[in-house]
Parts: sequence; structure tokens; C-alpha cells
Amino acid sequence: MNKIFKSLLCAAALFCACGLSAKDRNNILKVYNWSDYIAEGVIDEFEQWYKEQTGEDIEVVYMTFDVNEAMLSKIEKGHEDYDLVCPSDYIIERMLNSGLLLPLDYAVLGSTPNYIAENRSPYIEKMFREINPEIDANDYSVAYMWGTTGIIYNTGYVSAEEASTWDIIRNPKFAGKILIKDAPRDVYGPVLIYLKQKELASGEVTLQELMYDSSDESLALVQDYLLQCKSGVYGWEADLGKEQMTKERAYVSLNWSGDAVWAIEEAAAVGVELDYCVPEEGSTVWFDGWVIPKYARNTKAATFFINFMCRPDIAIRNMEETGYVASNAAWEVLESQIDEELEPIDLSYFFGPDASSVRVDPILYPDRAVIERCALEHDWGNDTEKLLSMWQTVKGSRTSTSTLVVILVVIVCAVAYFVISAQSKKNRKRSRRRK
Ligand code: SPD
Repeated sequence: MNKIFKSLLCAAALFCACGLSAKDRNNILKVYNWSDYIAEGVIDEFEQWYKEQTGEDIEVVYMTFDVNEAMLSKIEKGHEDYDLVCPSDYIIERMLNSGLLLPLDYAVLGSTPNYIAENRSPYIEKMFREINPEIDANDYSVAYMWGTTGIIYNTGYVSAEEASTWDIIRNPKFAGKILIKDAPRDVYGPVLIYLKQKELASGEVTLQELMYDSSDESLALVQDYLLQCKSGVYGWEADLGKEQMTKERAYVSLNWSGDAVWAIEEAAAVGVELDYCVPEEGSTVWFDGWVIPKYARNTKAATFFINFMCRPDIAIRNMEETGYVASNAAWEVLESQIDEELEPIDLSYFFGPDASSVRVDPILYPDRAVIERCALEHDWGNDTEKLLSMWQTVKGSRTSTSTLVVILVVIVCAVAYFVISAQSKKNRKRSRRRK
């Protein structure tokens, strides 16, 4: 009897706990985004706005990552219940192909305006369609920010010509002053484009084909090139490179356009001049997009959050604070970026025909000519393992100069300590004998 009573009690407690946690979970939104990728105050404002729109309370649990693959592994292997994550293009492709994403359902927005549909750029929509010809990625994802991969450089030490080629990351003139993004796909693509210049020029291969090239031959080529660069590398950085550039610890950084915009502004405030260039050989264009993983537990709030991020005033604030460019093609967003002192550029590909000559920062929005020499990265499926192992070989095969210096200093100090203490022991013995 006692046993039955206890079991009933446990079952009742479990029932209450489950009911409670399910109820609580409806008021929680778990967002997993890149670090430094949202303006201050936006999350609090979303919580208020959600209450106004739905009458329901919501608490955003906001977590950040610096590396796409780390985020993916938490979902693929850990089955974490994030409601919303913000991977890059090739990771969206991987998640889509492996059935890890839920389709977006705009019906949950009810009478709230759909900022997503209103402001989507035709350019971004097209890029999404290229992700997977069989499944339209637009049904599963909404782009957040986008940009290019290029070179941030210190104009006091590096000329525009030197920065106009990927060869710069191997240039001995800048040894010890070069930063490389710790993002294997973002480094592999541009380096392969550089190494395959002849084949690209002769038409033997296209930029798009190179984005799928995970052959052993190409991996070996890139590995060999990166090993040649390595002695000059000051650091492999996930998110600190922009600051290292403003502090002049490095003069060259293989980086993303958004970090360039942030670094250029911060550096100017302390009298350091930085610039950014997408090398002539070509590069990658990328975007990060909101997706709802299949383990999500609050898809309604997730959809509202994406919608809020697409509201033009919110998109502008996020852009201004992070340096990155919203994938939002509202005219209001374009107008917020116009600077009459700049040369006009052609942004019709992004904002439509009326934007064929607009005075906007070309680092933020690349001119059509730059876009034409860039391509989108694609998922390699199981071959990704080969890339990650190549990356470990490159990064792990030599102890960095700074680590060597620290080890040397420790050894010198230890030897000095033993010599001095042995000497003073001897002296003490001698003086005792004399007494
Ligand atoms: N600090 C936020 C950085 C986000 C940049 N995403 C770029 C990904 C390119 N694959």
C-alpha cells in the first residue's frame, strides 16, 4: 500500500513538474547567435513588443558562439533545444540537407505586419534558392546579415596594391603582423580561388565549382599554401582580430567585411587608419540566416523574433552597432546609409533599379563588380571532416612564436633561480666555515 502511495505521489509530482516546465517553456525563447551581432537593447524591446502583439510574456535566453561548427555540433550531436540559431549559408545548406530545420510558418504572426516578406532583397532570395535546387531555402530561413571576405589592412604599413591580392597573407614584409580568421571554410575558399587563378582565367573551372571542390588535390594545395603563410601569422582569431587591428598589433587581417567596418571606425577614433579590400582574384560572399532547428520548442516566438529583426528601424540599429549589413532591402535601410561625400555605386542588384547610383560605403555594400568576382560557399557533406583535419594540421604543426617566447622566458627564469640559489647556498656554507 505504502509502495503504491509513493508511486502515485511521484507520478503526481512528475505530472506537475512537466506541466509547469511546458508552460514555462512557452514563455521562453532560446536564441543562439554569433557574438557582437545585435544592438544593445534590442532583446529587451523584443520582449515588450512580443507582449504588445500577442498579450503573452516572453523571456529571451540569448547565447552566443564564434564558430559555425561549434554551434552546429550542439544541435547535430547535442540535440539542444534552441528555438532560433543563425548559421552561415553552407551550414544552413547542411542543416537543410540533413532534415534539421523546420519550415517557417508565417500564419502565427496573425495581424502583425510581416516585415520578412515586405523587406526581402531579391538578391538574397536568389542566393537562398541556389542553396539547394530541390528545397527552397527561403521556406526555412531568413537572412540576417551578409557581406564579403577580404583583407583589412593598416594603410600606414600596407599599400592598397599589396592588399589587393591574397598573396599578402604570405608576404614576408608583414611577418608576425598577419591575422587569419579561425574559420576553415572562409579561409579555404579565397585561398583556393587564389591558387586556381590560371584555371579560372582559362575557363577550365568556375568560381562556383571551386566552392564545391573538396578534392584531396585542392586540400593539399591549400594546406601547403597555409603552411607557407604560417611563420608570418600573428594569430588565428575567432572574434578578436578587429581589436588587434585597431591596437596595431597586426597590420593585415583576413576577415569579414562587417568586422572591417567596425574596426575602421574604432581605429579612426584613435588615429589609426585601416581600410578593407576584396582581392582582385575573387573571394566569397556570405550571409548568416535565422533558422528554427527541429529540436526547437517555441516556434511561435522564434518566428516573431525573426520578424522583429526584419523591422527596418531594428535592422538599421543592428547594422550601426555591429558594422555588419542587414539583408533587409527596405528603402529606409538604404536611405540611412547614404553619405553625399561618397562616390556613387551600383546597388540595383540588392535594392532594385532605383539604386543604380547611390552614395553608400562600398565596404558595407559591395559594388556589382565586386559581387561578380565572389561566390557562395557550399556544404561538403562528409568531406567537411577532411577540411577540419587539414585545418588542425596547419594550426597545430608548429608552436606559435609567442608561445615559444613564453616557454623561453620561463626556462631562463628557472635556470637563473637555480643558479642564484645554489650560489647563495655556497656562500652561506663558506661564511659558516669561516666562523
Ligand atoms: N561577430 C559576428 C560575426 C558574424 C560573421 N559571420 C560571417 C560568417 C561567414 N561565413
